[in-house]
Amino acid sequence: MKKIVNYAYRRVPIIRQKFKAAGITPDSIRKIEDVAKIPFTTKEDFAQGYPFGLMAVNPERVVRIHASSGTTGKPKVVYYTRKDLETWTRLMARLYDCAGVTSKDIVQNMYGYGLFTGGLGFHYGAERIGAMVVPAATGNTKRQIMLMKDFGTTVIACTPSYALYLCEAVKAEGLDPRKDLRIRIGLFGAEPWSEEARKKIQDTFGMLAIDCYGMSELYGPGVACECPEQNGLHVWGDEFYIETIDPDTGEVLEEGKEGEFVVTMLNREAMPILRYRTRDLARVVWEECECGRQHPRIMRIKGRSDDMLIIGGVNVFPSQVEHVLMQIQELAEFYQILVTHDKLDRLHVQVELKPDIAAKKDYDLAKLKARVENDLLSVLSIHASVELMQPGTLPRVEGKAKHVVDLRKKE
Ligand code: DLL
Repeated sequence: MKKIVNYAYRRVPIIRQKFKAAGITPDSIRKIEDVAKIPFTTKEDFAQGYPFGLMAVNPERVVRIHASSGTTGKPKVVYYTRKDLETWTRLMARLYDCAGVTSKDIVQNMYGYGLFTGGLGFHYGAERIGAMVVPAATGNTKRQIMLMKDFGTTVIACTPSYALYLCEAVKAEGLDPRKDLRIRIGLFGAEPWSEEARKKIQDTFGMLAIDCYGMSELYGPGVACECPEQNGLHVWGDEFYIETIDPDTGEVLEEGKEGEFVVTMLNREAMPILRYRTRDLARVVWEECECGRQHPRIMRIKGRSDDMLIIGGVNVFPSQVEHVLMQIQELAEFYQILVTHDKLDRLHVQVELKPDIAAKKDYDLAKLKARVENDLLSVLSIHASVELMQPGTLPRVEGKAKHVVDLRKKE
């Protein structure tokens, strides 16, 4: 910690200014409790430093950049030296190992290759453990399914929303996902997903669906992942020093309390990051896992503090809506949340029917709609109008799902 604090202070003017404003120097950080004095790094710092202002090394030493969407329309740009790529690859190899993937596996990587960190991150990690990598990237679902079948893919990596889409797409190709495919593990992340979604994916393919968490600012994927116990995500504590804070006051919370997840990267060369406010909400547990790993665990990330919708003063997380919908047998897993404002804020949920329900002539849809509205009301404490949609009418995605359309901002 002392080493990285010194390094960041000496090399990054934006960080030095923050220390000055807080009235501290690296010498003020003597014991672990002093970490709380270190100023946070925020998403806004990425906007201020765009594109290369957070670089701590001579640009000649940077061998790759990635980027993700930022708060101001400009992307957040992240940079890597050769050593950073090596560390990231090692963490990704650990992720595969933790999930139970070995050199015998055939890994079909359906994350986007490019500025997004998912594609190359999962690619190099799989090569490092010696698996056979199929760099399929996103798109062309029919071809993806053909490759899975012909190559005998045993591991898939993609967003959970794409995996949900694959559940129906594989069947539409006339295949039985359990008999005709050999997929045994799925590595899913880049967006929040529910236990119900996990169950659906696992049951359809007969695979273990593993939750993987990361973000571009922290290398990319490979910050944390589940083991087969599926009981929290192991954060690689030797690379990432983690805290949870009260998002309003910035106070460090005690163990086990849910708060904003804050991360310090202990070894980053091109872009040292101290106390990064991720905006993700997490709960940290330090007990040893059944699998024997002693790394701290975060319980599944339910959402971001800035994903929260405020509807007429009531806080609503999209994950709560998903949770309700996924428990209703008659509904498919495709939904969209629309928020409008017409004198009052209004919440509208569109959800597709399962094909067998939609095909039934005399099915009482009015009754089903009332039941969904009622279930939503009991969980959200506000009324949401529900629209039951025909199968295949809502948009399908290959990358991260956009479940919320907030039309209030445009009015
Ligand atoms: O999504 C990196 C990644 C790629 C992670 C592939 C996992 C798999 P960004 O595009 O920068 O990076 O988005 C990071 O996505 O702050 C979370 O809000 C969200 N997120 C990522 N993984 C999970 C997860 C990649 N497992 C942002 N559960 C993060 C919930 C997740 N949210």
